[in-house]
Amino acid sequence: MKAFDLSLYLVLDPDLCARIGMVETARLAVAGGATMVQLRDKQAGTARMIETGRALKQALGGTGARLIVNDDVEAAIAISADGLHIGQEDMDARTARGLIGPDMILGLSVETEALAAAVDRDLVDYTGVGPVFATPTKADHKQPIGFDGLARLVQVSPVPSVAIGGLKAEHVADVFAAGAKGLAVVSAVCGTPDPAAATRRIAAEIRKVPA
Ligand code: TZP
Ligand code: MG
Repeated sequence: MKAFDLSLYLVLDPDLCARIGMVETARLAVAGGATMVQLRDKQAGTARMIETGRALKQALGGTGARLIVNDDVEAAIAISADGLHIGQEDMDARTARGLIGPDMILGLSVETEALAAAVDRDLVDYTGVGPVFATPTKADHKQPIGFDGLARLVQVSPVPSVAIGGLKAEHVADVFAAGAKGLAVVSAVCGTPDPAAATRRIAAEIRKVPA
């Protein structure tokens, strides 16, 4: 089943999660209301991605939260992840879709209106749009787009979008007002003393968004 809920999308970071680890952070965040979890570890090779991915899959089993693997198509397939997320500098969407098959969720990062408009809805299931704000979490991020840029990119994206980049509970209303279906967060949850409570605060704001 390809149904997914982008509303509270946790992107893991091994450094920011170092205190309790990515798996425990994900477990707590999902308990707090995270709907999707992305394993993103730029330093790990495929073997470590598979190892962590398997542990995450076990930890999230039965919760309904979707597990997405960043970049590493081999790891995504090996652990039968719910999905794969790629950036513009990774393989192209057609190649990725060919490798993962029709049933896995495919997410694609888009940073400009032209890239968002060029997305093929037959290949890609959601777009990750940003960065909304500058963020130290991703050293090489592109030019921040703000909420105005977010609204423009969301509007031309032929598939649902999740916003990313410097987002916290206080931004939830603006994210949804711009038309995004959710927010992806790293530092707002990872690395906080209480990832479950941090996620619950964001989830509470999402519940206030008019349907
Ligand atoms: N892509 C664009 S910004 C970003 C990624 C992975 C990092 C977002 O991290 P944070 O801590 O939520 O600002
Ligand atoms: Mg990438």
